[in-house]
Amino acid sequence: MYIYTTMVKQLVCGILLFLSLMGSSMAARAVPHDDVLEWVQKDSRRFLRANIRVSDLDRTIKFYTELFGLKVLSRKDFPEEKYSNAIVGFGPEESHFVIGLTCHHNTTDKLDIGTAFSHFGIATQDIYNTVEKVRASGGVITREPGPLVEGGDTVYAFMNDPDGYSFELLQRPPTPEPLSHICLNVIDLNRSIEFYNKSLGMNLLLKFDVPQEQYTVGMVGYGSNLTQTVVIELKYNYNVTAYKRGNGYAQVSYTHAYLYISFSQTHK
Ligand SMILES: *[C@@H]1O[C@H](CO)[C@@H](O)[C@H](O)[C@H]1NC(C)=O
Ligand SMILES: *[C@@H]1O[C@H](CO)[C@@H](O)[C@H](O)[C@H]1NC(C)=O
Ligand SMILES: *[C@@H]1O[C@H](CO)[C@@H](O)[C@H](O)[C@H]1NC(C)=O
Ligand SMILES: *[C@@H]1O[C@H](CO)[C@@H](O)[C@H](O)[C@H]1NC(C)=O
Ligand SMILES: CC(=O)N[C@H]1CO[C@H](CO)[C@@H](O)[C@@H]1O
Repeated sequence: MYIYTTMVKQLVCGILLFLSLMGSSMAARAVPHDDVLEWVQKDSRRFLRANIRVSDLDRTIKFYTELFGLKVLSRKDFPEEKYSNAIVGFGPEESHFVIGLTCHHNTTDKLDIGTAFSHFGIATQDIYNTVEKVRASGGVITREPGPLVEGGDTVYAFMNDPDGYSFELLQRPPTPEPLSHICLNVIDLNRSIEFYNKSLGMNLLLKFDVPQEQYTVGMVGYGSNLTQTVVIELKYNYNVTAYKRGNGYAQVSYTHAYLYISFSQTHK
């Protein structure tokens, strides 16, 4: 339940925010000073990267590139430090939200995804075909493609990658940013929405309740149109009061010239 800040190496401005536990204590602790709020509104912001740990880098890269169409943007091996990392995305880091993959060599520390991270969302034009490709490659389909309700207009499916990270595929027209969202489980939706709004300047783009599946969702992001920008989906599952962080999901970074400062100020 901490917020850490650090400079993103490649960017002059940016933050790394540990989204480990999206619980209410974090939201409560992170309400910034008023002057910070003003800074937050001043320049353009976007999502940079979500970092995750994987147990077999080659296997994950093969899965993401061949099945989801992500591209490898960089890859580095650090044999001395015993780890490798790669960055995958649908376009260059300078303009796209990307996923950072880190793999520790010979580790006895088993990857544990935890339960606070829910899933990544990817927009695709042919969800049925992609789902069949994933199935044929031994991927686990956790929800078959279809709308939420009979006749609903958003067709989606869920599947797991080889480490068990969940991906939601959404049937959508072509978009420059197919890596459309990242979903985190929260225990107090209103306070989380307030946190993203006040501390990171995001807007609440959509909020809806699905009583038949016992959850409420809030979509927050920059910009105003959910389908045109990367969003964080905050998901409140009825009656769930705690999530486990695990050691797999690391952090999400956002660009903002002043966020580094604002988070330094709020991190006591
Ligand atoms: C670590 O794993 C690599 C690849 O599996 C292997 O070549 C190397 O010998 C291992 N190193 C140690 C210290 O176990
Ligand atoms: C969350 O906020 C909405 C208004 O935005 C309100 O209607 C609702 O009662 C709040 N929920 C809780 C659990 O406080
Ligand atoms: C969030 O913050 C912006 C200002 O940055 C504001 O315009 C907006 O109404 C706020 N609330 C929501 C729920 O998005
Ligand atoms: C978002 O953008 C899409 C594509 O331009 C458009 O079809 C849709 O109506 C927009 N949604 C809203 C809520 O503005
Ligand atoms: C068993 C239990 O506590 N059920 C509750 C789960 O949450 C819903 C919605 O908040 C309540 O209506 C149930 O009573």
